[in-house]
Amino acid sequence: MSKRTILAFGPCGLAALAVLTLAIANLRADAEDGAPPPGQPDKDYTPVVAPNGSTLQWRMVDGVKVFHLVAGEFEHEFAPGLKARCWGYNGSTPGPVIEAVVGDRVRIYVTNRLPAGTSVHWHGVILPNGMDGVTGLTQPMVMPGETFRYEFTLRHPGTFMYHPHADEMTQMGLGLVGMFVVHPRKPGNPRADRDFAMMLHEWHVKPGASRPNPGVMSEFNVLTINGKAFPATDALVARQGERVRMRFGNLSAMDHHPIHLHGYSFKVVATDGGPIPEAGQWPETTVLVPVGATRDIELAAEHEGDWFMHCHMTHHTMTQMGHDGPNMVGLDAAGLDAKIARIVPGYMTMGQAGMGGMGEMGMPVPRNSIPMVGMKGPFGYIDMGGMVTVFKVRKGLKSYGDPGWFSHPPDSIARAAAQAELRADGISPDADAIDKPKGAPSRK
Ligand SMILES: [Cu+2]
Repeated sequence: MSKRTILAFGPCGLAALAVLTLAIANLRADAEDGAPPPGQPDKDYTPVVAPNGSTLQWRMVDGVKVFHLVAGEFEHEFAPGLKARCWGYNGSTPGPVIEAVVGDRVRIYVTNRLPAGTSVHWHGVILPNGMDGVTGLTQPMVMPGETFRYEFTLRHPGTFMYHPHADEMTQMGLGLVGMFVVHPRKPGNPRADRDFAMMLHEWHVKPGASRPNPGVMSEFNVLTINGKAFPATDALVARQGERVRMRFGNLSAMDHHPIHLHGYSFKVVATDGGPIPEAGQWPETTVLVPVGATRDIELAAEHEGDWFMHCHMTHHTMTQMGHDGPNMVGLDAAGLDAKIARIVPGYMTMGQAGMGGMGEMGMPVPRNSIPMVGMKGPFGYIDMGGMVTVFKVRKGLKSYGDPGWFSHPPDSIARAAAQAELRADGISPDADAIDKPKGAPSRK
């Protein structure tokens, strides 16, 4: 039994409710992320898990599912070290995932606590024109302090989105975005055991600034999954053998995101237009999620490990890196450093071999900024940030809490080659290699 089912009972005895709530608390004690524990699927559908986020609570009133969104401004943390005043719904960006089932009648109240007029458009949902949420065209603006009421019946399954259709550049750029998942009446076959919803987004936060600037065209420097930049993104956890669905939405201003998953080939099974018939699904390792679209992928979690998943646009994994700095790659700065160090003790030119390692060095950075920040991994520093997360697949999980780093089977990790191995295979690094570049780092 799910929390939703209980809400659907409407008024019932307080004592009974308390007992049921306790039972659910016990059932869900291990779940960590809101999904039922491994091996205990809900009856009707597998509830969506929004890593770092939540799903929107609702109440059943006379057969209608009633939701309430409150648009407002709040402080949002992208990752430790970087916060900004953002706009969003119910205190989060993206807003909570709206989750419902085909056939549901939904009534969604939208309260505006912003300093500007707004509206909500239900992207991808087939509905009466007057519920489409376009200010000026299908409804008046929802003015600050007002609450509007939207009501429609959900006729099609899919991964949809919600966002304002009023001053779109500013309002979406500041974080007014959310996902809207409509499950089919009958679960898919095979049914997903894990169902993740992830909104991809881009922001421009000048180092030290306290608000994102929604007016830029190309200088986006904070790239997020559900509002978080790696290493603050929660890992996606699945038990080996489970069927996993991942839903991606993209309401970035200007960029499509090619999301690449390591270790797997998956199928693209749906868009915001609905499910793709099986004959039309094709295998991929990277799914392009265009601006203003959703893509669902599915896979069988057969391969154990910690599998990186990230946007393959390399600039989208480099949080707040200076995009207009000089190109230092290949520069021999030894003589220059010695000269400058006479005036500035300890001076060191950086970037001659690229940007890797800068986050690990913990260079001083402007207040409220996280350029180049990655995280310490089991084998050293992971020098990626931004639109990055880790898909963690483990045998026999009892909980979906983060299981920590993967323990690899013996002899299954890439390592430095031994001299005897090199000889046996006829490899001579010194003779075969091109010149070793000056100043290249060596293993300590
Ligand atoms: Cu990207």
